[in-house]
Amino acid sequence: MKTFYVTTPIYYVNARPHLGHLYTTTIADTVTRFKRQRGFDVFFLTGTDEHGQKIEQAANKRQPQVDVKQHVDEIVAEYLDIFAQFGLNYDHWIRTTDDYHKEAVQELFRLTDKAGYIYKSHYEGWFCVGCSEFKEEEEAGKAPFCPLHDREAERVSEESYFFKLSAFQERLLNYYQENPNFIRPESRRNEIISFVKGGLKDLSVSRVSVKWGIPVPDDPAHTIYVWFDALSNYITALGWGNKTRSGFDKYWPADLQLVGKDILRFHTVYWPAFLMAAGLELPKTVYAHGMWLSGGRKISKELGNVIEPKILIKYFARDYIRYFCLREMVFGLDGDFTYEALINRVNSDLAKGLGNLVSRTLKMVEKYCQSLLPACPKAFSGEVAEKWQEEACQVRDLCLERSKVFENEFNDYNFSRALEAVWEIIARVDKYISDSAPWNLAKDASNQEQLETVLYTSLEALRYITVMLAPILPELSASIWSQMGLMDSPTNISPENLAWAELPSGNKIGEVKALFPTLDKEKLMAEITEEKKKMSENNTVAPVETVPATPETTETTATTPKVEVPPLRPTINIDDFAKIDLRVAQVLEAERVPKADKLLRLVVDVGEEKPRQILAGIAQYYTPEQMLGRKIVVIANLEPRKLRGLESQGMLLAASIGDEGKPVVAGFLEDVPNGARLK
Ligand code: ME8
Repeated sequence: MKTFYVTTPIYYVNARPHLGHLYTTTIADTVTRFKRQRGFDVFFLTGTDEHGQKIEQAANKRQPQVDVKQHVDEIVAEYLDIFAQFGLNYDHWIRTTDDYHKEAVQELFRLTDKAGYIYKSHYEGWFCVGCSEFKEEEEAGKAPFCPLHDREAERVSEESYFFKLSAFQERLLNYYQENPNFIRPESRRNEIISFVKGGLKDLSVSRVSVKWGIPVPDDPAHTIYVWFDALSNYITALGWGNKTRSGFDKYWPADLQLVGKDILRFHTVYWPAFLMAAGLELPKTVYAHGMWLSGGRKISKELGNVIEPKILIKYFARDYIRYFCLREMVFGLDGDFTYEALINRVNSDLAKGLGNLVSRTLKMVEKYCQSLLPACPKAFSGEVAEKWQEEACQVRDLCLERSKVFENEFNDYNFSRALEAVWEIIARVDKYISDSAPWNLAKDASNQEQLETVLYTSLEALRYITVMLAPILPELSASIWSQMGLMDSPTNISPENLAWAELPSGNKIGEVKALFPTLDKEKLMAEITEEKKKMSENNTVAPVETVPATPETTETTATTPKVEVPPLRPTINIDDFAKIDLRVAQVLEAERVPKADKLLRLVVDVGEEKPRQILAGIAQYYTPEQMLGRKIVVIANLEPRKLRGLESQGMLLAASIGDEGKPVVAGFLEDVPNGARLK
């Protein structure tokens, strides 16, 4: 049997579960169902990352005091509860505090040491507790600023074990070259390649000042670095290095490791280097998805824009949320989450689109065919004498062709495009029904064959659609299936085994129920607002530690600092303004400019034949990862100029705040095409 191993990151228990965690896990759950439907033996792993200084500090801050294990147990229980409510069907939940995991992490450490890739030395440098990451010094003696956590890194000076990451630069680059699917999407692959080309330093992989973690074998004064510990979960859960679990020979290497773009570097530089050092195979694909934003900003507690899983599940069917996650966000790019957008999607695509098609078709079967699935039309055995028979064949051809598109796009993890293909079939069948007007055909008994051809063709397309949608809408597709009077479950039917014109004629359809009632937007929004208010009053969802705000989010709410408003410049007329060509652009690549602590080099798509390079003085406030995929505004007709030997073909627009001129990059709340003009 073909196997498939899919993983999500293991989630830090420093924050309670939120939409971001649900998103990655929903994608993994959908991919699992998709592969199982096609006969794969799938293993789907998720879990929690429970060690490190951050967690220890959070537990110690609690009043009354609790021990760290109890603290993490409580948060893990909450994760398990939320994931169960969302119907996420993972095969194993790993906890890095599990004994088998600890034993195996020590084994991996031992093995890499034996292979000659670990040495003891002294670490003198900077560490960001928020990122659990060592930071490079950009200015001699000055603490580097972490834009993600909006604070300076801490000075660390201690004995440490080092991993010889520098020894892997060439091997990693060769691996990326030979395995173009290892890092996806393409834009992120380029970013990682340029990072590795810039040189790799050895990595400190133990801390003496951190106690909450796994001790270094034979030197328990040292605790293994939390990322070495966490990344190993993908193999320890399969029994590598321990006797408790099993499956390593069967499932490793992983087929798909899903991660947010924020942690891609750990998964495509450190992780493969650890595996190479231990002589183990590397995962086939690490796919970095984008971030859910809210109101154009990273979801954060400070901004009050956290999307509460408890609210989502209270007001929306879980299939609605799954559909929205897969359809609304282009996989790999950031997306904006609003309840309004979710309601709009449900109403337009599910209620009006799919739901309407199902109910109108089945009601006609009830009315015109005594609730029995009609006979297979002659058109499908090659008898195409009439125009209406030809039309039925056209609908069939479109359905079969779009099904292939769905399959290819989904296999390539282009979920929104795969779903677009399904909705093209829905729109085509809808039009076919409206054009054929079965209600008129029903007025004359001599049209019965034509009427039944229309209904059979529509039902057959619906059978295909339901099978395609089963991994995405598992509950709703099962209901459609039984309403259509079909046996078994769409989940168990591989699309490869579907053949057109095998709809079981004569089956009695089930009771026709409204599956997707239209949501009353105004009423629902009022209820959600009220519920949010109640929750924050009762403080039922206070996070253990606040989610870090990105720089663009820290100064833009009610707490916006008062800064002096600069005086206006002299008046210009409209012709002066018309000279400035402002365009929407999307960041395709982003990296720091070596030896220039303020500059980021961006490659942007301004809708032209070739992307442009621009340099932006924002590197102290934005990481390359934060810029990737973002839609920005550039002055596109600005004379090119050279900075640090690199040509900048335009300028990015940003607000400038305070005396320091802290930049806040301008963007859009709605999706806008690249190259659109601002006027
Ligand atoms: O980084 N939108 O854990 P973490 C989409 N423990 N996805 C989001 C998101 C958002 N706004 N916010 C978070 C860690 N995520 C480490 C991982 S793996 C060996 C160790 C998702 O709890 C996204 O997948 O901070 C991100 O990478 C993951 O949650 C990180 O969660």
